[in-house]
Amino acid sequence: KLRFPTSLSIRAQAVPALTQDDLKKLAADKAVDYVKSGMVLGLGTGSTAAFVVDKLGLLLKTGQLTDIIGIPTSKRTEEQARSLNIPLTTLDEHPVLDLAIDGADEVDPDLNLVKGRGGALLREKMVEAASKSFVVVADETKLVSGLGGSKLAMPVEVVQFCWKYNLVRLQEMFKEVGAEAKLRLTPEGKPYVTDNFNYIVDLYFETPIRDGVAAGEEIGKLEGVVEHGLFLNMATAVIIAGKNGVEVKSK
Ligand code: ABF
Repeated sequence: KLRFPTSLSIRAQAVPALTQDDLKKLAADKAVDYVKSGMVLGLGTGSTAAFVVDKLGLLLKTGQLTDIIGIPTSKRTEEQARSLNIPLTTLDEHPVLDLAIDGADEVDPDLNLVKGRGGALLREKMVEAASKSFVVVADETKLVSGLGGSKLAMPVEVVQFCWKYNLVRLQEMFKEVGAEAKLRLTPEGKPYVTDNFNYIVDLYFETPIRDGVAAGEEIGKLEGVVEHGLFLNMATAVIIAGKNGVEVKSK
């Protein structure tokens, strides 16, 4: 397992205006510093993780990294990695990874996460759970004081069969905290279908989830629920880029 500092701040150079993409790239570059030749790597999904995959492709091309092999967490990432000639494998072939690097939608002070607004939560959770180290890359907009606190979606992947039945059960489960459950739709108004041919019910919380472990367990008990976007006690380290620089946090 890799070792990370409990807290490390690297001040950014005085660049006048860093865009959000600049920040994502700073976090991505810092995470790639932990990649060594010969590693089996989990390749995340989303715009921040895409910067990681780009950088890995570049380092392979220039010979600064050799013999790495990646396990993509989505079809999108698989396509990106293939276009960069990053060798790929599967969890079936390599059930233990050295390091997975991925983005997140929310990061709380204990390094617990909400993930899956990009729709790839199931493969992300499988790959990241199988990894000896899991590093999250994010810009500072992802920091929350409590999970669900951003008022944006917390996704739950459900089978297509009787999805409405499960949507109602999820809505009921969080009725007391005023959560709302909605089927995720495409811009064309059709149900969003995941890489694993399931649907996603997005939960919107009025107030942050008080007990993430209990919430995750309750959701997981529902038959027909495939996975949820609470990634608890999974991150080894979080790399957050903000206007003042990059911070590496681990527990
Ligand atoms: C993946 O991409 C997901 O778990 C998360 O939903 C999303 C974050 O995307 P971005 O980096 O584009 O904000 O990491």
